[in-house]
Amino acid sequence: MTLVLTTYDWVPEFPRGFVRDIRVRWLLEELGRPYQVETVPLRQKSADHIAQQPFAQVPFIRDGDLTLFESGAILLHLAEDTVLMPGDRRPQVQQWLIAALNSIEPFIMAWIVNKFFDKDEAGAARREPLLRQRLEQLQASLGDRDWLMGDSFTVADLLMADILRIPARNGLLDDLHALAAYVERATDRPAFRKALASQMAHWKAADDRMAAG
Ligand SMILES: N[C@@H](CCC(=O)N[C@@H](CS)C(=O)NCC(=O)O)C(=O)O
Repeated sequence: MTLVLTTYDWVPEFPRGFVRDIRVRWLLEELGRPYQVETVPLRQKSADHIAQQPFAQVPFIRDGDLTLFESGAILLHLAEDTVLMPGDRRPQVQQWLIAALNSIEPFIMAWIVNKFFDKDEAGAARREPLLRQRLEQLQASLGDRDWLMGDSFTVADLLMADILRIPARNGLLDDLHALAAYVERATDRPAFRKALASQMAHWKAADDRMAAG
């Protein structure tokens, strides 16, 4: 049965390319696993949506009989027993994937909320030192390795790099050269490019549908 990935029916310009279904698309492209996309409305959150994602967010997936929400849980499930989760390094891959979600992403999200949602520049500036510290610590830990596990790109790199795309885009990695290069290396992968193109095509199709009335 083809895996079904659910995202929004439409989003404004600002989050395009960054909606978290990109992580799932990217992994599915890395694995060469076919999938189809279904949508839920961004604006009217239905009981059916909430039954599948209790916080009325996206993404969520249907994989056979299994419905899963939380991008991290989805990635862990899909990467299991694949090259992106080498069996002998499983605990370390999980550790880094959770570090991405729990030790890096919250600092980025807090900064985004101040800067873009609240348009509170002073608040965002106050968040920056702590975010900066996390990014410096991550860069130090990465050292001169290509990937978190050394030579092999894993699902932890996929998620970490996706999370770092927002600071990269906003100049926060400009003087963190190794981290910037890490994001470049990851997002240069054909699977990421394909995933990004398919998410952007999804929003374009939504615009076209709206324009056609
Ligand atoms: N922790 C969740 C976060 C999901 C999330 O924030 N999704 C965003 C899109 S990227 C969303 O649905 N935002 C709309 C909302 O929160 O109402 C995950 O990683 O799946």
